[in-house]
Amino acid sequence: MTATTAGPSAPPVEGAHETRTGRRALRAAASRVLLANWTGSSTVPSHTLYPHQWSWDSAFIAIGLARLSPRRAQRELETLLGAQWGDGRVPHIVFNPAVPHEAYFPSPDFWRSSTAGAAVGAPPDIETSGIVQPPVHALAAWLVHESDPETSGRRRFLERVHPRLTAWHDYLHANRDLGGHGLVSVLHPWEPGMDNSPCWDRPLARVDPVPATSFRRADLTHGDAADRPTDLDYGRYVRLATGYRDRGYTDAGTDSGTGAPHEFTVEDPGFNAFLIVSEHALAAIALTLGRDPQPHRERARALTTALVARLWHPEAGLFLCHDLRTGTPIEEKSVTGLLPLLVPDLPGDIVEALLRTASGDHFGLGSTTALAPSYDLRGRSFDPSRYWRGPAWFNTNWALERGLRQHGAFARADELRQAILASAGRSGFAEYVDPRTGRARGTTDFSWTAAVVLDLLARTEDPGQDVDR
Ligand code: 2M8
Repeated sequence: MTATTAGPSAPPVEGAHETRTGRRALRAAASRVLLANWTGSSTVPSHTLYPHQWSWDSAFIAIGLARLSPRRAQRELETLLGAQWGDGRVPHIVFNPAVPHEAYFPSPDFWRSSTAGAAVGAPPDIETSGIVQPPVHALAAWLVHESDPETSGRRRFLERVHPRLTAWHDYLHANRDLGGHGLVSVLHPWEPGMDNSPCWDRPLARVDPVPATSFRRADLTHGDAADRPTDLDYGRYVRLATGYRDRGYTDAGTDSGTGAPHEFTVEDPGFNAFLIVSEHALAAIALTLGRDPQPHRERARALTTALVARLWHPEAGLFLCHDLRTGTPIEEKSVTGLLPLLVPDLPGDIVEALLRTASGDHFGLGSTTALAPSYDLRGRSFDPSRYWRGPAWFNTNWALERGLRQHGAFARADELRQAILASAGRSGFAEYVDPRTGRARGTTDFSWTAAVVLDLLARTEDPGQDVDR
């Protein structure tokens, strides 16, 4: 891997999705973002704010890259899976050794994966973080395969990734059902990917923050402080990650059903929904390889039952996170609670309720907002700018578009697809946008924003596509 520098920001592409020429321009602009963010073996989310490889980013990026270069999409996933630990975990960051430590915090010398994680199988020769992110990877591998089965078959892509993806899911099932209820738990706010969500405020409040003087944030060099978490949040993130590292990244904690010894243990609906969809994808992969899909289908079925039994709250009209330490639901409406729309076998009344909630006052989809916000428009903690506390993100909206279409809400899915394309182009492929005005927030030239554009354009009639095999 080499450290590359950022190219110029993508200029806004206005109304590009509406005409054939416009769609070509949008596709070209999105491709330029992914090409500029490619490092030779994987893609950075952003050269400035996130100059390494991130786990769930790479899954979304691979889904988009497949529309540009199936080989590169396969490489993206295989680079990530190449950093898998012996216990099966796929780390949330794979560090590029060519990038200086000061460029991102927490850097490899904080995580010390190759030493602190050695007993649970961290690779000796690659530095990574020790926590995980949502398991979107098997879904991504399947979509990469489906986008070009011939190249995939020729390169034996599925054969190579199947054992690693299975080991990844095995790790989650065996080590992360910290409550013993058949759902996977997260043990750090960075794990569900929605780092600063108000859902974490209450469980995080119990965590004693380390002093802000004990670490040096790199994110504020590139991001607006109003768009990012506070120092107090960071103090708690650092405390939790330090504790996990100092316990050798071991996960034991199922005995009491509270996730002990982890201070933060939450069952998150979005994380589990991605796992269910990825189990279905593993079943499809197994079938293609002539192997038995049944174990994956069985796991998907059991997870779906547990998800509905534990996290569905009819009075709230969506799924809620569950705090294992207190044994209580977290009464905050977040987009994570809509993500189970991705799950194929959801009971019909739940699908109906989720559709109502998505377009109702709390998320305003298709009425007050074009893209679903990350958090309740009417919530006490709603902030249209701050990181996962209100802004609309493109990966979650891509997932909702897929969920709407899967459950037959075609007109709403079409509308959301157009809104994603329009907003991504207009915002210069922003990391996230103000859900009420569409104004770009966070960084621009953001990889998964460009990637979901490429995928959605390819699914649109006449995308004007050239693919490099
Ligand atoms: C954000 O998280 C990182 C920590 O993992 C950060 O704030 O430094 C989140 O949006 C996360 O979901 C995303 O994967 C990552 C890279 O895009 O950035």
